[in-house]
Amino acid sequence: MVAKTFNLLSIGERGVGKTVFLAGSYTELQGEYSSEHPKAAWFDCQDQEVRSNIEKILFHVQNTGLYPPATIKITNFNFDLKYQGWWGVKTRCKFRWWDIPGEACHIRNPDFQELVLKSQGCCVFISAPGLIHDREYAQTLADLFDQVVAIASLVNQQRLNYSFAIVLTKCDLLESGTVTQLQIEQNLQPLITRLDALKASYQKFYSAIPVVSMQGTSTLNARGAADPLLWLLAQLNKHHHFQPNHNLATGLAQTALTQQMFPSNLRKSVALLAIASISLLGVAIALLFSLGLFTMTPDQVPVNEQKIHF
Ligand SMILES: Nc1nc2c(ncn2[C@@H]2O[C@H](COP(=O)(O)OP(=O)(O)O)[C@@H](O)[C@H]2O)c(=O)[nH]1
Ligand SMILES: [Mg+2]
Repeated sequence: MVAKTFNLLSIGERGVGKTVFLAGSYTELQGEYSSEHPKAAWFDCQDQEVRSNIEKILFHVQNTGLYPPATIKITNFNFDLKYQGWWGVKTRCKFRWWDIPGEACHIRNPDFQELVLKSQGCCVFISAPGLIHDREYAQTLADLFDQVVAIASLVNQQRLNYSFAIVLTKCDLLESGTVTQLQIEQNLQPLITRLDALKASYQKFYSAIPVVSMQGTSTLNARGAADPLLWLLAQLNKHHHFQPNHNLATGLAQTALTQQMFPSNLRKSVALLAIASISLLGVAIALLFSLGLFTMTPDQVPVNEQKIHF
């Protein structure tokens, strides 16, 4: 069976932690399956350029103990999700990741619209420290919430299977505890309420990918980093049987086609004509009854009601 390809959108402003998240997800699941190192699933990247970029990032962290510079970008992150099957390594699905610069994430931008329409899922990145400590972040957040809601409205209109992973980044910079948790929940509420109203499929994830140094080498401590991507892919795989290759673009194209073939005026006329025909048919049947044309002729009278003559 050919593995399906899913297009995933990633939205969130520059510096929110998208590159670190991708490098962390890859690191967490990195490596081939072996009996000493069994894995449920892992990401496999065939693209040489992307692979070398991720390696550059990991090398940089290892040598400097610092996060990668913003100059190392991963714009097209094409990966296969592999797993160990009964008879060898299998590909569960493929995914294309589109990392869009924050400033381009405007629903009125035609390039952004096109990407949105071709995608099946979306990772929404929100800085957790920004969400609860930074007043200036409020406007950025309001814009981001609008973009997410705009996508969710289209999804709802088209009744598509589309999922949102809401990733709260840099959670390791926050004090752990219920107060922090409550503040996060409270500040996310405006988005959650709107997503619930649109019956969107979403899940929140708390991402913490600190750089940790041990015995002179540093690494990205990426425990649980891949959870949002694994969840999104599981959601999409679940629904794939019912809607193969169906995304917002095909859904909208179908609607546009129906509207072209049957413009709304024509659709109204057809409906009126149908109602009128049904009413006429009713009147005709009533008339036939009243004229007695529908009464039974003697040879149609049932046997048990026929009079017996001796
Ligand atoms: N402490 C901490 N800092 C992070 C984390 N993720 C990102 N950062 C910081 O945020 C900066 C920008 O992250 P980056 O992934 O390049 O952002 P992007 O522009 O969205 O790709 C990094 O250089 C780090 O300083 C995290 O999980 N924990
Ligand atoms: Mg980046």
